[in-house]
Amino acid sequence: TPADAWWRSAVFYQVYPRSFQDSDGDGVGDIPGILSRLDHLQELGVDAVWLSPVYDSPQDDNGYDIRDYRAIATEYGTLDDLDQLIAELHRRGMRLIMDLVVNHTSDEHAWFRAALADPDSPYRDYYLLREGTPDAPPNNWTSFFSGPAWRWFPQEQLWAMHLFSSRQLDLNWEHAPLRAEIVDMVRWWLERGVDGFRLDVINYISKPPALPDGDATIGALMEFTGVEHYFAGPRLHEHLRQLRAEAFDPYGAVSIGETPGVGMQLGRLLTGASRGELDLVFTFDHLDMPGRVRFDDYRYDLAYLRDHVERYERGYGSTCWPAVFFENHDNPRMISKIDPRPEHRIALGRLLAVLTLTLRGTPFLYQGQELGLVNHAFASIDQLRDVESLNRYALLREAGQSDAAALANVLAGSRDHARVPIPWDAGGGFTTAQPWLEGDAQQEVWHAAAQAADPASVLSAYRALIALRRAHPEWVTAPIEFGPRRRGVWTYRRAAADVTVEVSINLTDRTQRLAGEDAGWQTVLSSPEHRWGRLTPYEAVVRIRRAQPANASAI
Ligand code: TEU
Repeated sequence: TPADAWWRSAVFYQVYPRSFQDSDGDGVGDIPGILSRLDHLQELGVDAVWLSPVYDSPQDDNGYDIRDYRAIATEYGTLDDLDQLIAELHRRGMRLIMDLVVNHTSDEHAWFRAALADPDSPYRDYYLLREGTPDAPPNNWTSFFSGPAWRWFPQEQLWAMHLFSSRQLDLNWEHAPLRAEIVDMVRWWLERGVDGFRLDVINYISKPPALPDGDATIGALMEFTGVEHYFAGPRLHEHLRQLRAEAFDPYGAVSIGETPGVGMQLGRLLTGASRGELDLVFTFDHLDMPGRVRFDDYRYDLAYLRDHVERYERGYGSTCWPAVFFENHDNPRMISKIDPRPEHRIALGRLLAVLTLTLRGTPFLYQGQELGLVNHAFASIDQLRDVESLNRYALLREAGQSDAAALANVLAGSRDHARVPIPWDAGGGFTTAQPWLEGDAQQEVWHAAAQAADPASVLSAYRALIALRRAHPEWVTAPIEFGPRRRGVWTYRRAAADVTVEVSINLTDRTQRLAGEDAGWQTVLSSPEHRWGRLTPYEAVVRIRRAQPANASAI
């Protein structure tokens, strides 16, 4: 992991293909649609695109259930379209990473069909299958999408493990031929020119072969029984090293692990420069406050985020490089979590832009974040599409909750909030048909076209900050120095030899005083009503000072 690796200073942008741009009028986004929107990404200034799954899939979990790793879903386009996307991104100086979903496959994958069809099939060992009786699953593990982590196949008298939906069956990573298939497949994509992968729930791949019962009190907070056995399973590090040595390293490909629940210390083991495992990991501890889970309805306190980041910076170590992100396709919009009042929307959009692009680490923007999108006011369960939301709603109803109570619980955390199609212009612009997931009327005034023309928009803030990174690349990899702690205000600096960037953030909805000298500093970003000496609610001010030695104590 060289200190000057391209991905350390790159800005990544996640495209969720289903909701980005429809080109053929079927209400579903597709690859030609993405190709038609590359100007948006280039004007924003991003360096790399992370594309959520576009592989052939029955779409039980929007493509995270893969039927064929080497084919593209027909509703998203063809392999030619994907080759064109790689070529066109490269032509524009951008890179492409794809989503590698290898903890599980679809129940329609040829391996799984073969495994079920024949007791002597070599593919039986590719999955976690157990013989038994319909009344007793092999252990007490639960699925992340409600209910037991086991599906019963009556004809074959077999149980199959699924940590996610009942149509996503877990692969058996203890079986060497399965690992060899994965290596082959990754190399096949890297040969096509892909620059790396985001590895879906990659820390879950290794399970103890005896599959022992979980301790129900450990997973209790979110009802995830069994998690202690697989969130860092017995051979996790070994499997990652094999994958890296045999597939990623020969191509110099970047590997970014999606690793829920690993925390700081395991994150260091997974990404330490000498470990040969992963380049970056997504940890999720900062997305919800301690003791809270995604489906709780509460206000996220930005003071917690400051504590979290400062603690990570003290403990993560200088050879480990963080991934900085606040949104993805699995979480509600961050602005809504912090403060849903419309009058704070632009300020919070700008604040998240500043944090994402100035904290130490590699930034990942999620589509629509650059427009300051917020949660959608879904009115009924019929409007939701996500398997996690629908399963959860059904379970709460079975448990006796009213429709209103179950809906409220699901809406607090539903992944569909972030999957609403992108509002490109006053007419919507995503599709000419009925979109697969309903769009948002209130976003008519928030569309990309209007924001592109408005220097005070959230989009303009993202553009300005990415431009600042490009203009002065040195500060982007510099250490971070925190100012003295003050209630409600967060200040930090990124000091390089010839430029220092200083960030001041109001963590509250009240005006705050701000001390410090003005001379020699140039303001790059603030609210339009900015006056030095005070911060308006949720205001984030970015200033730079050129050609002066770093002076950490003067903040
Ligand atoms: O997500 C894994 C994941 O851990 C969350 O989506 C999970 O539901 C949550 O952490 C529980 O609190 C990845 C993908 O990003 C997601 O879209 C897929 O549904 C999932 O894996 C299965 O492939």
